[in-house]
Amino acid sequence: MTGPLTTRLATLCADLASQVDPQAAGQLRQVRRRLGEPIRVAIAGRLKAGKSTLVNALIGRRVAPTAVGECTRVVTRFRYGPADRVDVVCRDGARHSLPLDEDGMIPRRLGVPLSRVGYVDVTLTSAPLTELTVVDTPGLESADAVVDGRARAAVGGAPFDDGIDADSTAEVAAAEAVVYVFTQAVRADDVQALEAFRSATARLASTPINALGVFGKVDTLAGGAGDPWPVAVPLAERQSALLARTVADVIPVAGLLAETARAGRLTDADTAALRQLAAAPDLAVLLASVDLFRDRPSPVDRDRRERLLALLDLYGVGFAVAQLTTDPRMGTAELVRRLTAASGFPRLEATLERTFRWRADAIKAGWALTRLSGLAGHAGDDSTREALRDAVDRLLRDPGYHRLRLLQAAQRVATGVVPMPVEWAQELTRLATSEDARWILRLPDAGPAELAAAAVRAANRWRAYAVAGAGPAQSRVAQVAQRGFHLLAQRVAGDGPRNARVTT
Ligand SMILES: Nc1nc2c(ncn2[C@@H]2O[C@H](COP(=O)(O)OP(=O)(O)OP(=O)(O)O)[C@@H](O)[C@H]2O)c(=O)[nH]1
Ligand SMILES: [Mg+2]
Repeated sequence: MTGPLTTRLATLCADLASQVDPQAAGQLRQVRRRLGEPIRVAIAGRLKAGKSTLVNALIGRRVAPTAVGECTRVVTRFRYGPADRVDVVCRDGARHSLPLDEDGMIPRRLGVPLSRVGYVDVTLTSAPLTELTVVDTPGLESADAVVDGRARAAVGGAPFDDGIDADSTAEVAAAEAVVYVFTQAVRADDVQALEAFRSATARLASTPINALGVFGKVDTLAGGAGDPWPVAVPLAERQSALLARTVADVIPVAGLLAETARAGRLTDADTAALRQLAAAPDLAVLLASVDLFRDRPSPVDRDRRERLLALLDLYGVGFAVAQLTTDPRMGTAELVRRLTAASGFPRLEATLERTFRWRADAIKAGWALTRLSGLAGHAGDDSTREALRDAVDRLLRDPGYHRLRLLQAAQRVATGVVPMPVEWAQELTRLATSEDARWILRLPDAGPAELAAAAVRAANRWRAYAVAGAGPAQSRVAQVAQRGFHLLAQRVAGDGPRNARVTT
């Protein structure tokens, strides 16, 4: 899980530990430990957006409770471990272990008053967690102000706002990356929804480097069993363009279908019931509304219909029935495969892979760098402050680690500290967070010569930008970008290994 940048920072933390005061040394150990762990992604968003449902889909197991009423009340971290285990971690550091309930889910009653709970630490043997730690959060508009505050702490905020307490629960729960889930009712006012999203994400300090938007519950967009995708795709694209400064992309997903399919919840009996429904003469009426589906007489009993609604909702039922109408002999496994595809989840997975897992080295290194700078700013002891500042400066000047400078520059632009036109900001983000020249330069089919030429052109554009029309802060950023594109040009042209020491 570690890459060259995180390895370098881990070494730096180890080297520094002997030069700083004990409190800072504790912080450094913590940063170092985090650098070796999988990237931590918080799932954030408003109340009832479908966050926990998405968490279950990501883990491939239904462990996080989901419900129609407000449900997740404490920050819950899911990470890989050798055995399934639920620990309630109290604010005072005490841990209480609980078994999963009979359904394999986190028990609703934690056995500790909510006011005492810091977070819930869940370890699971699920394979997807080996590469991604997932943090489920309470809804951001929770009726309960305390819960809302916890959600904010978990998904970022300024890491040192609460003072530097090595054991603070905010620190433990804080994530390096955020998936922000939002939904939109069919006729909800677009602009209003986006403004709300923007003001919420501004407080979460999310940037296109570390944040991804999910347009959730898209299956409900068309109302009933209609196909939502012709509406969902262009809507998500528009949202993605509007939110270009906040998130890397906006992906439309029907989380419920993804959860049901990926957590293996659909049984052969469910498939048999869906097949029966496919043969019903009044199918169109049944699928016209949730109420009709529930209440009409049907060969499939009520409990089963209720279960199908809970698993698939009306669109999912309609989709499954349509598949079984075309191919009545289709088995559960094939149906599940098609439901996964229909949920839009594969695209989310691919984007997560590209945005987070693949960038994990850069994101984690950037996170650690910010942490170290923050520590340097807050250390009480003069020599500790100096040692930390000096180490960070030296690292950033090291030509072998030019990517760290790029990352720092990209973070300054992405967070708005240095304002820059959005296309420039996006190009810088791509350069800072990827090694893939084709993706950085948006030339998916180009050969080395064409890539090298494009990288040189980009370097020249940034040089022109640095010289003309930019303030001093933009100029400094542009110089770093120019250098980055020069190094990229050399790398793709084959005259130097990655991170080659080159002076330009
Ligand atoms: N139709 C449909 N329903 C969904 C989808 N995702 C979630 N739901 C339902 O919406 C309700 C809320 O889902 P949760 O996952 O609990 O939402 P949450 O954001 O975790 O809610 P809180 O933790 O209370 O903030 C549940 O009844 C889910 O089954 C979806 O993609 N489509
Ligand atoms: Mg929840």
